[in-house]
Amino acid sequence: DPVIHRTDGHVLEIALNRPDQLNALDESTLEALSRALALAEDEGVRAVLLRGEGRAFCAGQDLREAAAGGLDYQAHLTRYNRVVLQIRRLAKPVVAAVHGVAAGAGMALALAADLRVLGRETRLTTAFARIALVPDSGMTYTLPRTVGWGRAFELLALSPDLDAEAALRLGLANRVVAEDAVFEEARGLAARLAAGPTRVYGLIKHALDESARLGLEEVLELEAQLQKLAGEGADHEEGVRAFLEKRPPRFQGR
Ligand code: LHQ
Repeated sequence: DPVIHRTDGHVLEIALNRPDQLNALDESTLEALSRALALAEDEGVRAVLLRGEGRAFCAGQDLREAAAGGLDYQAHLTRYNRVVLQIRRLAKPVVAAVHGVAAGAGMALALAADLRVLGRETRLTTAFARIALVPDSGMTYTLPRTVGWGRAFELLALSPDLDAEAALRLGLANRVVAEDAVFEEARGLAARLAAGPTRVYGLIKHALDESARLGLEEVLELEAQLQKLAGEGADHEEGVRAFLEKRPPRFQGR
């Protein structure tokens, strides 16, 4: 199977599984990834961990498939776009465990996630312009919002190999740990998030994504609407009660 998955507690762990191709994405891998991401909608799932088998996270589009010809890039991108929207629209946190290398659409997938854990030896590269392609899979949306407009063109046009230190400095990595500790760190983070106020995490995701296209007045209005929803949640009640009782909260995700 080009994508494998398992559930550990409330965490759905999804792994790209084409290690000999550095988890390059072809049609069947993208379809399998989309099916796996659909499982995240299950109410028992409260966080998702995305990772790669073998020595890399993901090398982006399978260039053998691209070279074979007959691939309508625009039509093919609907598969990438669906996956990116599944990650962004999922009302639960998604952690990317990025070890080895993430390139092209593989880096874009990592950027679509909510948090990125990198290894000290991990390299990121936008890759697209190296083969004379424009960025896709949301990279022109996520990259400038992550590293800033002033750096986005350079990373996209010159496609440098970014090491983990640069990734951390640019805000592309949330955590950098020893290369062989990436999965462990990401699993810990995902488990912690899965024990959190899941519904509120979904609202945070929604608010941040919406803020990218709204003006301040609209943002303030949306925040007020979402705060009403959060305020009606059982987890809010529990959070406040736990604070007053000087104990850790036990969130149900509702
Ligand atoms: C690969 C790949 C790969 C196939 C390594 N495909 N085999 C969307 C829609 C439509 C069209 C096109 O594009 C897109 C979006 C995109 O993602 S475009 C960008 C596509 N990705 C790239 O251009 C990255 C290509 N790969 C690389 O630059 C390097 O492989 C990286 C930097 C990822 C890793 O370098 P190394 O660690 O030196 O590994 P390697 O190059 O030796 O690769 C190991 C094997 O994996 C090798 O196969 P082999 O049979 O020789 O062992 C590579 O051919 C294969 N592989 N990436 N994308």
